[in-house]
Amino acid sequence: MWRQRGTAGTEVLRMLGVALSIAVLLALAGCGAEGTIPRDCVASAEERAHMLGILQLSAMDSGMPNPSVLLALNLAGDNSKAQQELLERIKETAGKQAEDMSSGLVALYTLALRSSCCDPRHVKVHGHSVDLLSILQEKTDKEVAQLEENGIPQSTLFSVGLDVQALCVMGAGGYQSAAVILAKQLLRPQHPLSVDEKAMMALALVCVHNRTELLDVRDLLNTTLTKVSNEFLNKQAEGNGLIGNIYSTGLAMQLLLAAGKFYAPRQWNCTQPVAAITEHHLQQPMAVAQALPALVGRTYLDSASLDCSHEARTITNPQLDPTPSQGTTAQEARSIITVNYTISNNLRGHKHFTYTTSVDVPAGSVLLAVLEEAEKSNNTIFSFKTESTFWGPMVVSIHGLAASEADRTFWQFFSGSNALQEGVGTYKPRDGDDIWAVFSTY
Ligand code: B12
Ligand SMILES: *[C@@H]1O[C@H](CO)[C@@H](O)[C@H](O)[C@H]1NC(C)=O
Ligand SMILES: *[C@@H]1O[C@H](CO)[C@@H](O)[C@H](O)[C@H]1NC(C)=O
Ligand SMILES: *[C@@H]1O[C@H](CO)[C@@H](O)[C@H](O)[C@H]1NC(C)=O
Ligand SMILES: *[C@@H]1O[C@H](CO)[C@@H](O)[C@H](O)[C@H]1NC(C)=O
Ligand SMILES: *[C@@H]1O[C@H](CO)[C@@H](O)[C@H](O)[C@H]1NC(C)=O
Repeated sequence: MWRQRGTAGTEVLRMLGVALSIAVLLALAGCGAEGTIPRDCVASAEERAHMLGILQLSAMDSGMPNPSVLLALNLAGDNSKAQQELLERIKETAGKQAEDMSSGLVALYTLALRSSCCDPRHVKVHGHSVDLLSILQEKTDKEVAQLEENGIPQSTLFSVGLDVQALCVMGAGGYQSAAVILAKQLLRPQHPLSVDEKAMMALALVCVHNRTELLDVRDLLNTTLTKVSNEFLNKQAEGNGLIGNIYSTGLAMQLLLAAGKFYAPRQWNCTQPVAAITEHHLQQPMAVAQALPALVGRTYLDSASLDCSHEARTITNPQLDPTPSQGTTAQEARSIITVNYTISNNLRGHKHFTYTTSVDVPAGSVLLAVLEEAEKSNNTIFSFKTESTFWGPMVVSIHGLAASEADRTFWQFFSGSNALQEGVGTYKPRDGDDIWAVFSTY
């Protein structure tokens, strides 16, 4: 379907069925990925171009600019118009709103700007300059204080992992105690940790291990990284290439890319995880943004060592319309499916309730359509609210009962007894599906 790279480094890709042609200058050699990264670990040029197309389209969205998308574009060497526009909006938003963001979001902004070769210490907007790094330091201190006091962070351990990555990559101070807490949580978790959390926490520790001079800290991080990376290798073997689920595998790969010396002499064969992600054809920009760095052999820790000179960058033409290939077929659209929908709360301190209904929606609908139909049928019982996030709509309240970050409660979704691996804007129920929304704690 596509031609090999020519001597000029330009190749023309034609995607199956889609009138999509992208001129890509594959500058992987110029980015230093070749030689160090086994070739099997880098996804095919076709898949990389497809993923870049999704990110570039999302970069041109008018919503909140997504720093994970900019970071992924930069790590993949993209220098498109979409990338440059997103960078401008990221700078602008950082300058105006950083104080109101969660620590993890500030960390992502920091990594995104640094990977664009902008200095996060001096983000210039409308004549004044904002120091993102000192904002990040303050927010990280608050996370650490909460962790020391209650054993849980202000936001999420995933965010604290990002905080330490950003501070460490920038060579700023103020992350040592956070790193020690993360290591202890990885060795003796208070709650079971997801692969996503472990990956982002451990990746931070790889950076800290290289930077710290305290021998006891190095030993602690060494022990932790050996444990986590070996666990990931075992999971990959048990999961036919998946480490956790399809959405966590790319993040886990970032850790395995960065932590090689902690599982040596054991070898990592990355053929299977690359194939698993490639075959899945991720569609959500956020999912693509988290997966792509590993598929070009990079990690978030490479943010500070990218060559930003124009020549080093991939030149990508503006994207045409990469129509999602997983759309509803005409056949599906005509048929109707029935879905059971139950909402339930049994948490202490709130009124207990359980209500069930059965709704009809067109086949191929996302779960959100089921919630809307249920609400239409009885808007006192099945009322709900969503908030938009980079992963799509998040259900934040049902039947007047709202999730709370302070109480660490949320609406958790199940199909039968299996927790959903996607949100209501992405998950497509099947006929006879038995969906539960259960008020839960995390
Ligand atoms: C922590 C976390 C949560 C926490 C968020 C706590 C909080 N208030 O901070 C809780 C436990 C609430 C949660 C819930 C869910 N989560 Co979650 N979550 C994560 C995790 C591990 C880290 C997110 C984070 O801290 N990011 C860092 C900060 C800086 O970024 P942020 O943009 O501010 O993060 C916000 C969003 O990520 C949002 N969020 C978290 N999870 C989800 C899921 C969906 C579908 C949406 C729309 C938003 C959302 O909450 C974060 C904090 O405000 C990610 C892992 C990952 N790979 O990203 C999974 C992840 C995003 N979650 C996932 C899922 C599936 C869910 C649930 C649908 C699970 C379920 N069966 O109910 C629910 C959401 C249901 C609903 N009500 O709509 C998937 C999403 C996959 C996808 N393709 O959509 C991920 C990728 C995990 C995975 N590998 O499967 N999650
Ligand atoms: C280790 O840290 C030094 C600075 O102390 C840095 O120059 C180097 O790039 C780091 N190495 C890795 C592999 O991160
Ligand atoms: C980790 O510790 C082991 C045992 O002390 C040591 O052999 C190994 O070299 C250390 N690894 C790194 C990367 O420092
Ligand atoms: C890596 O795994 C793939 C698929 O399981 C296999 O075909 C290949 O031979 C393995 N490569 C090495 C070097 O072991
Ligand atoms: C919704 O359900 C409740 C409880 O079953 C009932 O009292 C109420 O009349 C219903 N409202 C509508 C609009 O059907
Ligand atoms: C749907 O809910 C009804 C009423 O609670 C129940 O009788 C039926 O078995 C459920 N169907 C499925 C597929 O779970």
